[in-house]
Amino acid sequence: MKVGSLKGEDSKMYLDKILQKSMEEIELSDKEIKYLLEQTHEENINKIFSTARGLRKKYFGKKVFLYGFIYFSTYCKNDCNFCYFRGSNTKPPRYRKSLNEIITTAKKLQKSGVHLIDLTMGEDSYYINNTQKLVNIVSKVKKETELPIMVSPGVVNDEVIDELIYAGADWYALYQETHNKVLYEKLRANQDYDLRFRVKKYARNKGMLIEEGLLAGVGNSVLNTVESFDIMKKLNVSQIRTMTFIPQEGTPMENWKQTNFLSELLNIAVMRLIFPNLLIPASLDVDGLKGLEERLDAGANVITSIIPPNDGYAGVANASNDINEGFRTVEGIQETLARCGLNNATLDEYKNWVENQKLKISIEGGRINDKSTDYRWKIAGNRNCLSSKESRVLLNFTG
Ligand code: SAM
Ligand code: MD0
Ligand code: SF4
Repeated sequence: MKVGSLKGEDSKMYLDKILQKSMEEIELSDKEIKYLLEQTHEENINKIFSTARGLRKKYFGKKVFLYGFIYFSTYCKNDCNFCYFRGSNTKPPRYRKSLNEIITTAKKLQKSGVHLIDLTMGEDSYYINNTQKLVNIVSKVKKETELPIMVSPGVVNDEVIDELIYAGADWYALYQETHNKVLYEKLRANQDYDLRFRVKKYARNKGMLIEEGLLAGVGNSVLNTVESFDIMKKLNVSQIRTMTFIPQEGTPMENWKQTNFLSELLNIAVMRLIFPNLLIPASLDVDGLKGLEERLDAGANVITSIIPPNDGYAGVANASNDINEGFRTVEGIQETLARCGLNNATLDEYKNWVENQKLKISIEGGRINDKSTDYRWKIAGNRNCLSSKESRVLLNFTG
């Protein structure tokens, strides 16, 4: 059947069939995923969003997770063409926060109720050449907050990954942005694609949870996105994000025409259909508080880029938007959550999710040896995803 030429009732039936398969968690074909991503009619898109919300509910109930964001150094030796903080840009604020400042901010975030601290930096040579200082930040923030930690330091070598794990890092976030190597070269000029990808695999094999990310609106075709989802599945990622590219002053892509947020929203929803039990962020960094509701309505279940006001920290895609207004705070998002019929998960619920996901990754990686005596192995089997019932048993999730 040529699905591209389907019209009227036929096309409606085809979409319904795909969504029914998603609800039953039957793996979708590439052709079906492509069809979902190509939808332009409001009615069809709303159906996809509502199916995504249904799957989110099945696995996570009404609960969302909240991530505090600490961009502790905005210096960068790289020159990504899309990024405001690329080394050669003279426009952005450059700062390197002291250890004490970072700890104070982390504690503030912890008290406000976030479930994780994301420690992010530009590829700052100061830290790349003194990795002990980076490791020390992680271990101090872990000790002072006892929260799960995500690190986003860019590419680091294997020994540093080992040390970051030892210091208490649970997650490694490193986004390829695209899995089309030609496009990658244009976006992350002079950065080795294979190295970036390999270091993620190394961290995952060492037991870290991995977050992969795609930029929307930079030239990824629908087929590229389908392929990216396939690669994410093989990479055994635990969190997947997509953010719309925001053109940045002083960069080579300054005059790039920004797209609307639809392809980001469709990506979020389709990710939820393909990876129903994984974490998918709604980032406050892309369109601030006003863009949160539509991202949650598309099926996201983590709110990222929560930043304390007036501490002098920047965001990435929107370096200052909504920060000092206090909108990117746990308090600031509550009204939106209520409108979406959602609420904050407890810290224990998040910690359980993280610990059980680590267990699941290690089981699927075959690193728990005695499979026959491990009941968790029996229920996980060889599938990519656990069913919602299995997941609830395994994750002890009460939401
Ligand atoms: N320097 C590290 C690195 O590049 O991996 C850590 C920073 S990383 C978390 C910053 C991410 O923000 C990028 O990987 C990209 O996905 C996103 N980003 C950067 N500039 C952006 C822009 N102008 N619009 C949208 N997203 C952007
Ligand atoms: C965010 N600005 O959550 C942050 C950043 C890095 N791990 C995350 C892209 O939107
Ligand atoms: Fe540097 Fe990261 Fe920005 Fe690239 S995305 S210029 S590596 S801060």
